[in-house]
Amino acid sequence: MSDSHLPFLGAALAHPYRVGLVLGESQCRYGDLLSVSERVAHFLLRGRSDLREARIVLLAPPGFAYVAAHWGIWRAGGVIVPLALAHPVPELVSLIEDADPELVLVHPNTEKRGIPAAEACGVPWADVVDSLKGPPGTKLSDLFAPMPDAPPLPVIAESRDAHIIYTSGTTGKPKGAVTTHAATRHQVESIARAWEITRHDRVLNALPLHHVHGIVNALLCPLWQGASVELLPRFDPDAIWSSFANLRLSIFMGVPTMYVRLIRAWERMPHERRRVVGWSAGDLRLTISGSAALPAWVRERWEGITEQVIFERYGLTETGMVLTNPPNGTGAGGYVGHPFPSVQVRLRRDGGGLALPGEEGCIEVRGPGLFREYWRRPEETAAAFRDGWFDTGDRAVRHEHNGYRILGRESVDIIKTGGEKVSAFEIEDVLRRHYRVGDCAVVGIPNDEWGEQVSAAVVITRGMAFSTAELRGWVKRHLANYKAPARIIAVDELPRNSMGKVLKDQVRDLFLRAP
Ligand code: MLC
Ligand code: AMP
Repeated sequence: MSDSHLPFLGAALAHPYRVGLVLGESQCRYGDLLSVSERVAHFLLRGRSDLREARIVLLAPPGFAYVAAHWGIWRAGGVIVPLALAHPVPELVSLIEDADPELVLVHPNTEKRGIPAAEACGVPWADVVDSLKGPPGTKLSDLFAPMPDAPPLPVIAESRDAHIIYTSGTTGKPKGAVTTHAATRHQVESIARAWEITRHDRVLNALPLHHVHGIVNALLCPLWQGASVELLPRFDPDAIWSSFANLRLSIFMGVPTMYVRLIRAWERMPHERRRVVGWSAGDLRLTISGSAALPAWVRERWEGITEQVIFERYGLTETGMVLTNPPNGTGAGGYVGHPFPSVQVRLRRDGGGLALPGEEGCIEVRGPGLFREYWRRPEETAAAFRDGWFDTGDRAVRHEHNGYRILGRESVDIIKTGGEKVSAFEIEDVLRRHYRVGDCAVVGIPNDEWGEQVSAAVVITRGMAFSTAELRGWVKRHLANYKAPARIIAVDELPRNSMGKVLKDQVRDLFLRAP
């Protein structure tokens, strides 16, 4: 196994008998992940010595196959491109075309959309479950056996690309953020140091596995440290409360909407069960929130239920984790704390120069954990940096003791809903293609459960009837369901300035004033 230098394999090689994954009733040891991912690597290599950064799209639900395939892609020298289970075929087609992969790995649960999408792009596909068996002809009974006659796996330089994660931006379609192995290692080491994650931890991961939050923070980081990860196939608040009560978990990471859902599920429980699960959650070592602002009421309610303080951190797909409160719960509510180890952060004042403590500015980030580029978009990559600092587009203020407080985003065209970043332009583009829609403007409206709700003001083509369900259905046919506007109102015309630009603040006001 000449790829044994890959740092993420270190703990697995050192502790092959430790449990790496917990999946419902079954457990999977690190040794199993090593042998099966080696088979995946040989399946992908098909006799070649190195995938040489060929992209492999992975469309699989959280589970053993996902993790084994992820490790296998890296061990074969490939770049993993994890895509969302929520994408309908047209969106998958556009992402696969952009990633230009050599193979799409589908799963029995995703093949209905994954196969037509791969075929529409003319890209070969394979079943991820078949890839676990290794080269064709391997017997299922040999799945976990060593491969003594297999050729060595490639040696992979840390400067090579590791993954492409798609993220929405202020312009049109999502962009692929390319991150190297070295940057990924820095992200993982930084999180592990800040939160003191060790092999004694057991992390509950109910996050989608196509974002840094689910992949890097809640999966790679604990596995890198030799900890165990309980993977849930999807977010289910009742299953999570049961896991708190039945398993000896130490860490839970979620987006604010997940905490809202957990609180609502707790409120529906019989009185006795409430106490049991509430105490169990209180026994966690760390309860972490990120990807969107944590409302004060959620933090307070959670503390009331569990006697456990949720601590908040801040990050981005392009940068990995940037700011964190101390894990001992002493951070102040509403603040995201101080930079992670090896991450540099500064606030750029609007007129130029750096903001002083107490002054508002735009967050800029630098450090070894940053992404390398937007995939095949040199101009957008260049525009994202200023003097080597990445411009996050988020506004904040810094206070000496509590650190940074996020104030919002520079662009009204980026919406965060349920922790998912969506671009207003992308949704407007789809809505405008509907024959009933003359024009439209999409905005994010504050919402207790989702943080922001995607909302659209539409100018309906003269004389046509208007149906919210029809327009939502139209968007869902083209884009992930969380991009479908939750609220749609018809307007005679959109508010515009003298240059003809839509005034999004006024569009927002239309919703805030509407009953
Ligand atoms: C689902 N719905 C949403 C939605 N997700 N509406 C708004 N925003 C969303 N995000 C709608 C669906 O269309 C559906 O409506 C209804 O809500 C229920 O759908 P669901 O599929 O049952 O929802 P659920 O599975 O419960 O999803 C909610 C969720 C999910 C919170 C679990 O959104 C989620 O996993 N969010 C996490 C995203 C994440 O990991 N972000 C990290 C980005 S990385 P209908 O009408 O269709 O029935 C990053 C960097 C960092 O940000 O700092 O971490
Ligand atoms: P993404 O591109 O999906 O990685 O989303 C990154 C964005 O999520 C950031 O630019 C912020 O706008 C937002 N974000 C992440 N963490 C937090 C947080 N703790 N508070 C407020 N916003 C956050």
